[in-house]
Amino acid sequence: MIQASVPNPYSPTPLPADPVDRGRRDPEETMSRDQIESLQFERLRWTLHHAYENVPAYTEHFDAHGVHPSDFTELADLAKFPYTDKEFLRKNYPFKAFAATGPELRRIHASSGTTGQPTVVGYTDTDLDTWARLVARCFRASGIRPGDRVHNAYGYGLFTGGLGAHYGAERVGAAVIPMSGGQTEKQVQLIRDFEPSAILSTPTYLLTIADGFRKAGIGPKDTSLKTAVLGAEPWTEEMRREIEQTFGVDALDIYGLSEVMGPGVAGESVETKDGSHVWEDHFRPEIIDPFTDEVLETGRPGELVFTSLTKEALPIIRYRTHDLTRLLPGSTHPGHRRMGRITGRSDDMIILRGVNLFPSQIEELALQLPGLSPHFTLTITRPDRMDEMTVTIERRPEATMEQAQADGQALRGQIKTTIGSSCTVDVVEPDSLARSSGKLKRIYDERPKG
Ligand code: DLL
Repeated sequence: MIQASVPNPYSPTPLPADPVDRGRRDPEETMSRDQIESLQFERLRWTLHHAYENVPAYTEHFDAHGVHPSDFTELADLAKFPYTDKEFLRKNYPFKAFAATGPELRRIHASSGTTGQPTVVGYTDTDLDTWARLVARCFRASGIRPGDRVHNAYGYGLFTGGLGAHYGAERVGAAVIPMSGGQTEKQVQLIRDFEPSAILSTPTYLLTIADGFRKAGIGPKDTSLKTAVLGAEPWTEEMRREIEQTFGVDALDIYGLSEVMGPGVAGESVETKDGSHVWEDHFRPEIIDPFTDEVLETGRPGELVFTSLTKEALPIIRYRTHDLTRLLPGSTHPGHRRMGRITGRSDDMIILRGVNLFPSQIEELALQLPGLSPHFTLTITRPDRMDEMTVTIERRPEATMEQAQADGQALRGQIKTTIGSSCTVDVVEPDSLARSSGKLKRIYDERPKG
């Protein structure tokens, strides 16, 4: 049994026996802001004690910063506690940041990241239950209902996307098709044969599936799909429009990260399509200035930081996500704040001759030009002493090369005027760039290292 000197205030409500009832909102979804904040206070108090008393890495971390869980007397006191980041988890690889390694530990996932050593995360039974509930909450908000059939194209395995989405779909009362990522021809066949009403995928892999339909001589609009719940990589409103028009679906955002739980930390409502609500009964989000580390008020853009409120196996305190966005007041779930779109990750930011630039800005501009497709890469080189960027982008099959090249020049001009960077735009034939089967790599940095 995991114990801390303050009692754990979280006790999950039992599941409804009738699967049809799983289509109802959780009581916490309708709480007011005041109710959420008093819940957050109680749960944070427990989390800080739990982390300090059960994870030596946190004991050391708090001691080194001269803070103790008893210093937490109101919500604003969270700012007294030190940040954590990927480095904190790497240093404590594999299990030294865990509060549970014995029989309470039920599942381990890992995210590979870009730098070799994976980040390892763990779950108790209660953590897995919470995860399924919150993913189910996202799917319900997206319009998925008991009795729906859901095609899950997120990768299964150590990645949290596949299994996280899987248990959430079962929890909402749907039937899951556990397809995983890749094998695009098979995806097309199963979507035709099993007639799912919803698909779960990364936005760029859904574009690959759309190509697969076209190659099979089927219009992507002529499928049973009505809803697409997309996440795991940044995407723009222009991409939403592209996907909705291609498949004739409602495309909704789902956000999450392994260290904080996996998919389902935040989800978007089909009625409003106005950004993902962070489930604030389980996570306390903050936005900070990534350079000064100062906490910013709701509405200001900066780096997203999360503290878990109920997690047992891997409590996470003030975890710096590197994701850049802002918090907005709740809409369909007034007690929970929404996130704006993730504009990029601070570690994905291209600094081109002093100008900061994200791939999502290029996506936004390119998709406003009729001859250009959403398939593009950014290559950074240093031929001389100056950095140069080439946008390599496929023309749309229905546009001529001449039209697409004119749009390519227009794109170059817009990148210059709206972002402030000079670059080269190279328009290429459809299907010449590598396709994603999960998270797409858009940036190729070919500058000499060191
Ligand atoms: O990508 C969890 C997930 C799976 C979320 C499936 C949604 C759907 P990680 O592999 O740990 O976990 O990667 C987390 O992916 O910090 C963001 O940079 C990015 N990301 C996730 N969701 C979104 C989103 C999963 N909706 C990292 N929009 C995060 C933009 C996203 N970026």
